[in-house]
Amino acid sequence: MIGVWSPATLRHDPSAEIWIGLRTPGTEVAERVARIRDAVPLTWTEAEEAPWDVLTSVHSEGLLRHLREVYAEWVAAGYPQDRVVPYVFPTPAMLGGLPGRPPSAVHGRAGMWAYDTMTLVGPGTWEAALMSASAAWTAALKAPTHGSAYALCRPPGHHATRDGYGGSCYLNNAAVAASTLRRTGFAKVAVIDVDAHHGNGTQAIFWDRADVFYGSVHVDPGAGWFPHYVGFADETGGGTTLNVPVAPESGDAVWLAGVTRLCEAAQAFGAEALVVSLGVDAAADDPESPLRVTREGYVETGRLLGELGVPTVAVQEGGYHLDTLGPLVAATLRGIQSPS
Ligand code: SP5
Ligand code: ZN
Repeated sequence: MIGVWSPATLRHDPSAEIWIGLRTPGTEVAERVARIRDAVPLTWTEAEEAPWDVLTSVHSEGLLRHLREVYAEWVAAGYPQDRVVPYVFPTPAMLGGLPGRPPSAVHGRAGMWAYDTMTLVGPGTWEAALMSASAAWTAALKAPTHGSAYALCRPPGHHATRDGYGGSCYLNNAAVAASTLRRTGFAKVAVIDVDAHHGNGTQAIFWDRADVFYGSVHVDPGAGWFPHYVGFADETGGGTTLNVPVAPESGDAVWLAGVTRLCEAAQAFGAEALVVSLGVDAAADDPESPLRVTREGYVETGRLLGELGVPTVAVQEGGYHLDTLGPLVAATLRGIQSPS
């Protein structure tokens, strides 16, 4: 297994997020990269910048241009806030069927593409998100010859939809990896998402695609957890989506039964290549989820994924407890690499 990263991903470092109206400390911080690199014993290679057409295979031009340009426009407009903060969102409830014209004010425009207030655009956000997606692209190109590859992506990606950013995510790195595997000759690709939260962005991007399976085990959004609106068991897309929501406080037994279901479904689907959305925020110590997965649970999670025996790209998603994050990623990758 090889590791892919980019130093440019350190350029996005949110000191704060606006969470239910409060300015709270940033959770998805640049230090996560150092913590993972220190703990994961792989040979590291730097990502090459992904071409524009790779990004547009997953995202709209409008979202990409917004993320690339909005921070400079925000600075030029002279707002006192140091990051782009949305405050009005053109939901269907607001528009009632009207088209929702692009606002001329930068502070109006942010809500066209952002769907929450936690995910702010600041200096270096675009460069970091671009190279995070590029790490996923590079890893997907290299995985077939190396058996598997790990992309140390951050900011993470699985909450980013075709047209929208949120949940600390800007560009959908796992979707970029899956799209790249499809475009390089794998007819059927499975994405298995073991982040503690539902990957609503990845699900939406591949919702009606018969050639890409999306399966996720995550804390039940119906029990009050992000992303709140999506990730329920009855969401099956065109038949290639499988959600396994689990109750808060669930530990290894319930978690691993979920992972096993996802792996069986990916096998039945006929996956020729695998993308793992590898968050480790279901861990007992993690401050961002109420799940209780142990280190042994992550080794077994990796082993079950590795048993699928197909070229695999593991893409970093969440994981916020800095002292255990790196070792848990290393434990999962060890399972993926040596399933028997
Ligand atoms: C990729 C990923 O794991 N995204 C997670 C997004 C979920 N975060 C939403 C909850 C934010 C609450 N943060 C509370 C911090 C209080 N200081
Ligand atoms: Zn998460």
